[in-house]
Amino acid sequence: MKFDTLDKKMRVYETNMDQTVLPGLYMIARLDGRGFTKLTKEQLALERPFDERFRDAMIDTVKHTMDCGFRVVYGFTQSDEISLLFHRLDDSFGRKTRKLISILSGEASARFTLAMGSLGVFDCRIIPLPSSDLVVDYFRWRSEDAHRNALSAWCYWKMRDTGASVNEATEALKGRSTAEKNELLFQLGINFNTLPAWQKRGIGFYYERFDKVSTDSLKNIPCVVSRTRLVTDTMLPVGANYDLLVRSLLEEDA
Ligand SMILES: Nc1nc2c(ncn2[C@@H]2O[C@H](COP(=O)(O)OP(=O)(O)O)[C@@H](O)[C@H]2O)c(=O)[nH]1
Ligand SMILES: [Mg+2]
Repeated sequence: MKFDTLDKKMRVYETNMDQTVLPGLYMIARLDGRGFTKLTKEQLALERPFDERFRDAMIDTVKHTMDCGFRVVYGFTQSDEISLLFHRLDDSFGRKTRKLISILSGEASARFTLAMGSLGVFDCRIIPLPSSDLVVDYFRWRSEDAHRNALSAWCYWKMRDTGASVNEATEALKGRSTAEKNELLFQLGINFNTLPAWQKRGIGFYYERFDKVSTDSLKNIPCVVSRTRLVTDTMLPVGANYDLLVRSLLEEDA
């Protein structure tokens, strides 16, 4: 068989599973560490429930995934997960989901492994969203998930520190309301309100404009130029103020 004929014949099979995200839809990628419960508990000697070296490895990983060829307007991380909001007009790889998923999970896994010095693998899913309201809701959802997880994790590990077994700590938290968990933690000596914001709300990454004093090379006089820089926000706002932040990034994106 001629190569061209063989090529045409085989391409049909190769491209059969290609799926694309429709133009105009917002696109979010969420990466999640694979088996990180085992990794964080058994393989790495991490601080519990939050570890700064792990946090910094996640920060490196987000920055890397925001700088590996896609137009990402907002990055967010909490626990072992990362969400990336693409520019609405991003057309990288023709918006083919399997390209996006495989590249992002590969890039994130490689970067995290280098940062942590231990093998860490991420899965990835693409979430297409038809409206800006849903994008705002998505990030509010992840923010509230961070908040709930932080409260439960602090309760769990404080109980373990004071001698409770895995079962006892798990059972003690079952069916407890947020207010009850806050109270329980308070009894164990920790005021949840005073814990670092990054633990309760996650960390956001977005670009901001700033003016830089430079020199006009033609006239050789000082001038001001507009530049953008990536902000790592460890004090993200909550609730309606967080919605406003996400919405402002979408407006920039328009
Ligand atoms: N010790 C420690 N564990 C962490 C930290 N951040 C995330 N984890 C753990 O990572 C795991 C992430 O949860 P999940 O994705 O649901 O579990 P997985 O399926 O095993 O990856 C949880 O068990 C968290 O306790 C950290 O800073 N310190
Ligand atoms: Mg995970």
